[in-house]
Amino acid sequence: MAPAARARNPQAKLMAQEPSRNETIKQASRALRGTLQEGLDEIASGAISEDDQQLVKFHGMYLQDDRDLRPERAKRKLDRAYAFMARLRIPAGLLSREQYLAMDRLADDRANGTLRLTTRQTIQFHGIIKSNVRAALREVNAAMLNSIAACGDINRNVMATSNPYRSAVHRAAFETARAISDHLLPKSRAWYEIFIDDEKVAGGEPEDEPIYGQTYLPRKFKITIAVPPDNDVDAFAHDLSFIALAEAGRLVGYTVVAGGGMGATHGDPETHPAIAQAIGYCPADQAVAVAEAVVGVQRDFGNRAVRKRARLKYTIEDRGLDWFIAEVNRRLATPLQPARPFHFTGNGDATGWTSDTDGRHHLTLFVENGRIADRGDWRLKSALRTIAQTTAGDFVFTPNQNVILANLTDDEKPRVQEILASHGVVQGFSILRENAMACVALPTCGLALAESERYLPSLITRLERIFAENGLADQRVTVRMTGCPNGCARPYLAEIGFVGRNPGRYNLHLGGAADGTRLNRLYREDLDEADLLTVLGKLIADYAMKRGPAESFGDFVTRTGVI
Ligand code: SRM
Ligand code: SF4
Repeated sequence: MAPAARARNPQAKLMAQEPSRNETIKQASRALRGTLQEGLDEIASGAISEDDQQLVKFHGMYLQDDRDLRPERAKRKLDRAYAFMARLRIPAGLLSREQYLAMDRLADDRANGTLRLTTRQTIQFHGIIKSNVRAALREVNAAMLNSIAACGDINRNVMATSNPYRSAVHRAAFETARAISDHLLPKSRAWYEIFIDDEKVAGGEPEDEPIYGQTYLPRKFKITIAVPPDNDVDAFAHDLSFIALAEAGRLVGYTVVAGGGMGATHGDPETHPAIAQAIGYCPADQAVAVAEAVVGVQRDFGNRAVRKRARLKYTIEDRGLDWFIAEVNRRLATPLQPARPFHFTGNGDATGWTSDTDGRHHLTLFVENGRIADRGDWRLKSALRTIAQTTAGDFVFTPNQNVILANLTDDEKPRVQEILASHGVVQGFSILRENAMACVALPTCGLALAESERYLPSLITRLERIFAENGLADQRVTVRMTGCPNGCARPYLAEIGFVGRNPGRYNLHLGGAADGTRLNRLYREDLDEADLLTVLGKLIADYAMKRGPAESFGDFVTRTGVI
C-alpha cells in the first residue's frame, strides 16, 4: 500500500509495523519452553536470560530483585538480589483447607514467609530464589494447583463474585469461571516439563495451540464473572466480563462487556484507562464460546507491534465497537442478543459473618492490602493456619484482597472466633480502611515509581482523622493506591485514587462511582503527603457540608464540578 493510503488507514499502518520483540520470543519459544530448563540449571547467576524472563511469565513467574537492597549491593559491586515472584491460578479464588495449608508451608519454606492476596483472587509468593523455583512449584503441583498462564500474553486467572457457597447463582458463576479458565488454558505442557519433571512430549515437538497459535495473544487478557448487585470483581476494568442475570434463583445468562483496562503511562496520551462497554447478552451455556470468540478477535486483530497499545481496549478503540461486535458474532454459532439491564450497588466487600440457607457460616475477613503475615501482636498467618488445621471450611480470596473463611458449621463458627482473637486478629477497622486497596509496589515490583502497600496504611490513618473531624467516620469511600500508573489496584475506578509519580509523590484522581461503573479523573499531579492532605481536607469538609442525601463522595465531586 502506498504511504499516503497507509496514513489514512491506521490499521494498515499498524500491520506495516514490525512485530515487537516479544512476538519473536514467543514464536521461537517452542510453545513457551525457550531455554528455561538450562537457565534454571545454571548456578553462576540468580537470574535467567532476558528472553526467558518474558517466557517465564507464561508460567506464572517474574524475575525480580529486592529494590531496597539495590544501592548497597551496587556500592559493594554485587549483583542484584534476584528472586522470583510466583502467582497461582485459582479460578474465582477458591482453595480447600488442605491446599491453603500447603501454600502456607510453601511461603515459609521456599519464599519470604508471607502470602500476598492479589486484586485478582489469587496468591503471590515473593522472594523465591532460583534454586528453590522447581521445589516450590512441585509443592504447588502436589496440592493440585498450578501457576500456568497466571501472567503473560494469555488469558489469566478468571475471577468471579466471591463465595460460591452464597447461592445457586454464585455457584453457577463460579462454575462458569472455572470452565472458561480450563478452556482457555494453553495446551503446552512446558510448565510440567520444565518445573515438575514431566516426561518430554514425544519427539520434543511443541504442541499445537488451537486457540492461541504459537504467538499466543498480543498482550495479557483478563476475564471476570460478576453477580449483581455485587461488582466486587470490578467488571468494567477487564478485557471481558460476564454480568449474571438471575431468574427465579437460577443463573440464566450474561450481559457481556468488553474492552476495559486500567494500564496507562505517565505523559503518554496514546495510553489510558478504559471501562468495558456492553456488547450483548448470551445464555449461560454459551459463555465459554463467547470467551473463545472474543479471545480469537483479539488474537487476530490486537496490536502486535506496539505493546503499550496491545490490549483489547485499544483494538476496540482503533476499529470501533460495531466492528468488534460484528467480528465476535461472525465467530459464534448463535450471535449475541441485545444486552440486558443490570444494577450494581458497590465494588467492595462486606466484612463480617453471614449465614446461608443451608445453615453454613462465612466470615469475610479484612486483610490489609492482602498481606498474610505475622506482625507483632497481629498473627494473621498463624491464625489462618490454625483455622485450616482445625476446621473443615474452605478459603475464598476476594478481588478486594480479603479472605472469606467459608462453609463453616455451627460448631466451627465460635472456634474460628476464638482462634482469631487469641492470635490478635481483631477486626473493627474503619470503613475507610476496609475499602482501601494498595498494589504491591516496593520493594519487589520492578515498575514501582513510589511506595504503595507499605505506605497506604499510614496515609489512611491520617485520612481517618480528617473524615472523623468532619463527622464522616462511617462514610464508605473507596480509596486505592498504586505505585505507578499501571493500575494494579484499579485506582482509576476509586472515588479517591493515588497513582505513584515519584518517590513520595502521587497523582490524585477523583470521582469514581461507588459501584465501579465510572472512571475517575486526574485532579492534581505530583503531590506530596502534605499537599494531598490539604487538598483532600478541603474537599472532604465541603462534602460533609454540601452533599446530597446518600450522595457518595465520588458523585459529589462529579456533580459539583470539582473535576
Ligand atoms: Fe499488575 C504488572 C502486580 C493486578 C495492570 N502487576 C505487574 C507486575 C507483574 C510488575 C511487572 O510487570 O514487573 C506487578 C508485580 C508486583 C509484585 O512485586 O508482586 C503486578 N498486578 C499486580 C498485583 C499483585 C497487585 C496487587 O497488589 O494485588 C495484581 C495481581 C493480579 C493477579 O492475581 O493476576 C495485579 N495489574 C493488576 C490489575 C487489576 C486487575 O486486573 O483487576 C491491573 C489493571 C487491569 C488491567 O490489566 O488493565 C494490572 N500490571 C498491570 C499492568 C498494566 C497493563 C496495561 O495494560 O498496561 C502491568 C505492566 C505491564 O503489563 O506491562 C502490570
Ligand atoms: Fe507495580 Fe505499578 Fe502494578 Fe503497583 S501498579 S504493582 S507499582 S506495576
